[in-house]
Amino acid sequence: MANTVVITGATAGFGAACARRFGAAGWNLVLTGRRAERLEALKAELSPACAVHTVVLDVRDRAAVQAAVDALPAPFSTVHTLINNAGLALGLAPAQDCDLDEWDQMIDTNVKGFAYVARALLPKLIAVGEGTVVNLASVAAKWPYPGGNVYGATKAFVRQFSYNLRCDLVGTGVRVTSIEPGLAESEFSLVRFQGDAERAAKVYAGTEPLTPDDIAESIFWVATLPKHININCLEIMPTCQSWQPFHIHRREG
Ligand code: NDP
Ligand code: 8X3
Repeated sequence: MANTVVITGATAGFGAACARRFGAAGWNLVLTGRRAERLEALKAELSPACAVHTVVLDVRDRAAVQAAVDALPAPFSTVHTLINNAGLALGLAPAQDCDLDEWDQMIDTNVKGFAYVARALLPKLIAVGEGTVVNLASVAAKWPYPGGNVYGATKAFVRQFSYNLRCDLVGTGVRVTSIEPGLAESEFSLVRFQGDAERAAKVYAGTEPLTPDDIAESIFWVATLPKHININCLEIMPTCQSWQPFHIHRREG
C-alpha cells in the first residue's frame, strides 16, 4: 500500500511542489489550504496517477484542524509523513511601526495553527510507528534581519518546537526535521507585500533564488531516507545568498 503524506499550505509554493514531488513517487496525498479552487486544480492535475484527498482548511481554526484529521478516510487516515508548511510573513516594517493585526495573523498561523496541526496528527504518525514530521522554519529562525521581528520569531518557534519534538518522539520511530530555507521564490513575497507584485519581484531581481521544486526535492529526500536516519535541521540557501558584517551605528561628527 502507498504511503500517505499530509501537506498544509498545498495551494502554492513549497506545498504545491511537495504535492507534485510526492505524487510523482506514488504517495497518497492529503492536500490542505484555504483556497478550494487551487486544491481542486491540483487534484485534477495529479489524480488518478496518485490518490488525492483535499481539505479546505484554515490552520488557525483549532476545531476544524482536529475535525479534518478525525475525518480522514482510508487510506489517507494512515499517515506516514506530515509536511507542516502553511505559513506567511506580513510586512517588513520596524517593530515599532508594525500593524498588530499582521503580528496576530503571523502568530496565529505560523505558531498556533502550526502547533494545532502537529498535535492533531502526531497520534496518527506514532500509530504507524515510523515516518517523518517536516516543519517549515526558515533561515529567519536563526539569523536576524531588519523588519524580520515577529516573522523570524515565529520561525524560531518552529525550529525549537522541532528539536523538542524529537525528544518527545524518541523511541516511537517518528523522526522530525526543521527545514530552514533562505531566499526562495514563491508567492511568499507577494503575500508579505499585500499583493504588490512589483515590490515582490524586486526581492528576486538579479538573483538565482531557490525554487519550490528545490525545497520539495530536499523534503522528499529527508522523508525517504532509511528510517534510522534523522536529519535534525536542513538550512538551505541559494548560492547567491550569504551574510554581511554586523551593522554598527556610529555617532556623527
Ligand atoms: P506561499 O505563499 O507560496 O505558500 C504559502 C501557503 O501557506 C499557501 O498554500 C497558503 O494557502 C498557506 N497558508 C497561509 N495561511 C494559511 C492558513 N491560515 N491556513 C492554511 N493555509 C495557509 O509561500 P511558501 O511556499 O514560500 O512558504 C511555505 C512555508 O515556507 C511558509 O511557512 C514560509 O514561512 C516558509 N518559508 C518560505 C521561504 C521563502 O523564501 N519562500 C523561506 C523560508 C521559509 P492558502 O492561502 O490557500 O490558505
Ligand atoms: C523566508 C526567508 O529571509 O525572507 O523565511 O525571512 S526570509
